[in-house]
Amino acid sequence: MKSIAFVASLALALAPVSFAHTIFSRFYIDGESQGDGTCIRVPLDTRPSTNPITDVTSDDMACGFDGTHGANFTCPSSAGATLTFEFRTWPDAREPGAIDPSHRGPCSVYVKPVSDILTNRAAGPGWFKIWHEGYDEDEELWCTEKLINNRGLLSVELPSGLPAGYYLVRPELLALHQAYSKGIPEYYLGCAQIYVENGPRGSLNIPFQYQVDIPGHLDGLEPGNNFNIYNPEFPYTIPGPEPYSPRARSNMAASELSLSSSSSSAIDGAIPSDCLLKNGNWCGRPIEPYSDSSGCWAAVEECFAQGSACYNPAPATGVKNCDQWNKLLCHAIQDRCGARDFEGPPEVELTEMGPEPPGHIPAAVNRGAGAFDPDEGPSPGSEAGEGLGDVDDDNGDRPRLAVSPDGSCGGNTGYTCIGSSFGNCCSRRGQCGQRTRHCGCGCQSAFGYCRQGPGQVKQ
Ligand SMILES: [Cu+2]
Repeated sequence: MKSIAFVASLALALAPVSFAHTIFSRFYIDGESQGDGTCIRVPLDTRPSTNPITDVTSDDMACGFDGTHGANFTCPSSAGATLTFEFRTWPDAREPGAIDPSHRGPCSVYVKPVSDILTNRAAGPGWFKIWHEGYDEDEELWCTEKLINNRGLLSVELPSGLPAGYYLVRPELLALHQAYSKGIPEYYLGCAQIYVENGPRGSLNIPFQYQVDIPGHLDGLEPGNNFNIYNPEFPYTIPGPEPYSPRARSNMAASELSLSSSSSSAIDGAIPSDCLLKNGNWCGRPIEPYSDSSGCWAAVEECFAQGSACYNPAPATGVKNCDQWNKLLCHAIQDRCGARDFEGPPEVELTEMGPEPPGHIPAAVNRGAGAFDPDEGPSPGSEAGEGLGDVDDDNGDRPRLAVSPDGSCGGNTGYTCIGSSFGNCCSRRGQCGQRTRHCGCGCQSAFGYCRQGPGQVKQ
């Protein structure tokens, strides 16, 4: 009896924990899957990765558990592309499901421009929200309920006013089932690492009042974090800043759009073109040819060494393709070496495996935000109307400044703060930051944004 009880409790302990929470597991660019966990700062498998973040002041609020560490890969995207985020109850999609129906609340999407996407800690200043939705009183649905209806998929258009460069894109769900009774809001979020390949010339100019620090933008006391969904008093107010969708000038000619000079293989975190097999943010590279016994066994070692890097750390989204690498390639080499066939490596067909999309790719919730078409009107919810573009291209011929790598700016350094992880304003003393001493009196407008009116930051 004892041993049966032991086996039973062991099985329970080994069973993956889910509790029908959720995690951002995969994304699509213009409908094309980028692969499970690829270009996402996915949590490592050392804890229940689908757990909510309940401390709104923790660094985990920026890009989720382990989110201060960059992912190895960055996915290239064209300006104005539609990104579709997939949320799963099971990170490896072993069973279907987006989020438990009891977990009702709003959704938001935030963006942060960064110059050092592979190392940027994500937590800190420079975030802005491009879209959000709370409770739809006409349809009587919370955003999370619409997400469930869309099988966990949420699509947004990248705002057309994002200049070429690197961005963290952060979809967020907020579940309110314990917000009122226990004062515990449950946040589910993650970050995609993308590179916008083209896009308008100029710098990104987000008005000051739309920029937030994450963490720092919430303290947990907001009405929207303590709302009673069981006895609701609408309207519901979504926590965080109002959305802002930077829009390229609608009269901008196509020739004014800057085509990025760097090809997608030159971007930081580009997926290697000779990738034989990909799993999350790992890629298996070709094994060097060999023609003798020692070369053969060295190839076995090399193959398994690559394989173990695939498992360590293993992404929450699973290791199916690590298994495939070891099983189909490494064991094939090993078997041949054992059979004294020392010519190789053998040609083995490796194809990245991943689940089918859980449903149809839904239309973008902010349709029109990514449009460059001069005939298009301003996007719904977009603060900038036609002809009031946010991208300052007046100084298009001004030499491009290097983004500050260390927080210094202006003067001898010549660094600009725009896009740095320290803040977008350059102080009189040549330090990047986001506070009044950086953005206020003495602010150097040639090397960053400066506050002009109350709350306004202009170049
Ligand atoms: Cu939950």
